[in-house]
Amino acid sequence: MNTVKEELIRALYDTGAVRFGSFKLKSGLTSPFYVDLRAIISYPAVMDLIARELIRLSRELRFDCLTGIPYTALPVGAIVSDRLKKPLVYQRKESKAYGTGKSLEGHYQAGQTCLVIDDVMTTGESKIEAAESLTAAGLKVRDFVIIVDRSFNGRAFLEEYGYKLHALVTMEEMVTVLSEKGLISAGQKQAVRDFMQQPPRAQRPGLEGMARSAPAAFNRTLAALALEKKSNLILSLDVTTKKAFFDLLEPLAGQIAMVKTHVDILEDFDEGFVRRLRKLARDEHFLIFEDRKFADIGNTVRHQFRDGLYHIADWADCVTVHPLPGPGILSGLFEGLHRPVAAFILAAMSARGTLISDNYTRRAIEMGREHRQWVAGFIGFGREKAHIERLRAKMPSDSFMLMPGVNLRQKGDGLGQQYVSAAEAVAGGADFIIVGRGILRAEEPLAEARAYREQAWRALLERGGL
Ligand code: S5P
Repeated sequence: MNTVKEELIRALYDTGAVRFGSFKLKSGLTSPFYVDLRAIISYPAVMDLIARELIRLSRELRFDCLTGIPYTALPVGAIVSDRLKKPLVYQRKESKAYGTGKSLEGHYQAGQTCLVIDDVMTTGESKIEAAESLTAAGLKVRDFVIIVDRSFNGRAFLEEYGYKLHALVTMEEMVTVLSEKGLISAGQKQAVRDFMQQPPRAQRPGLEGMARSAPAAFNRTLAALALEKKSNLILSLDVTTKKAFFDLLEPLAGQIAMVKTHVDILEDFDEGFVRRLRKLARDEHFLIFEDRKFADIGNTVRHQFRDGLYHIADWADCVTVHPLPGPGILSGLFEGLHRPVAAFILAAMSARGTLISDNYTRRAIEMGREHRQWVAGFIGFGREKAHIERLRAKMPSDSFMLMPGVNLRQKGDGLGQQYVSAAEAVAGGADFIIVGRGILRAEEPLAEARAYREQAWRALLERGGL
């Protein structure tokens, strides 16, 4: 191994950027090492060494401008840009969003090739997100140069998308050098090697696993019910009279795991509606999902949930919550409730031009993870399988992702709604699909509901979801 690489490994070790021990990862896995390069900016000599090595690698690549993914790689990118005299651009972290046009800072020309610098390669998902934003802004992406590659199969993952990965050091090189120098033990070296052989993610438990042992009672119930009915279909019954509601629901009840209501669009809502719905749900084995999408401060949502005309907390099995106001919304809704009601947090939306950014999505999921006693899962959406997969990978494996925006015949509704097929949604990682007009407006709603149910269930089996 060349001495510069050894010097770099030593510097990463000395500055604490790579540590050895026992670390619990977000995925649930316990790792024998931890990589965090954020503090390297405080070590000018290390920054200089890294920049020189990145430049050496980059000289062999063709590009017109370069970017460093914020935060850590941005100052690194600035040094490389200065030394190579290549323009720098960057994506603001807080405004990253799939498919939104302008959010790239700096001057560049459409069609130019942009080299992407980042500190660490883990799953590769954030690299793809960065590439998508750059591509959406008109740039081409070919190569990623990374300081530490700690991924299981990051190179192959990026290759699937047509990108090349170049890394200064891998974990294998790291442990080889550090054990030669006596800085880690033979046991530590072996633990890292063993860990790197594992599959990248904790296995999804599947519906049977969820029915048996999901930590939340709601998730156990929903999983058991889906298995019993062989259905991961949620019917979104957006109609405005009780008659229309039950005329549609009664024949379809056998096909669904949940019915989703927007109770405030009913013109003739009364207690009789709730009684009849609850009885039907008990008889036909489905759950009631009121899609109220709470979005206010804790005190207001508490009233909206428990009081007013609808008394949602008395009859719904689950509701939707926008995480926008922060965790107080969850306490306001669920603290001290007299019966359990589960929450699904909106982590993404199916509407075109949604203001929800990647960063918001990440924090929405974080909020759900921190409140597992109330949060059963998330509402997610992606326009294609790869998007859905990346979104699902961010969510806890024993939570549910429900996906609206599913329609077998249409791509949109002229009001901003976007649709993908049931098979694509589930293949990408949606556990349940939410379907409204695709069924409600069909000439034969029962036959159509069966088609959605069968497509979604088959996709779940094919995904190995059971
Ligand atoms: O992002 C979202 C979240 C939800 S819950 N996009 C959505 O469309 N929904 C809901 O799913 C929406 O409120 C509606 O009730 C249903 C989709 O209806 P469809 O007729 O377009 O299938």
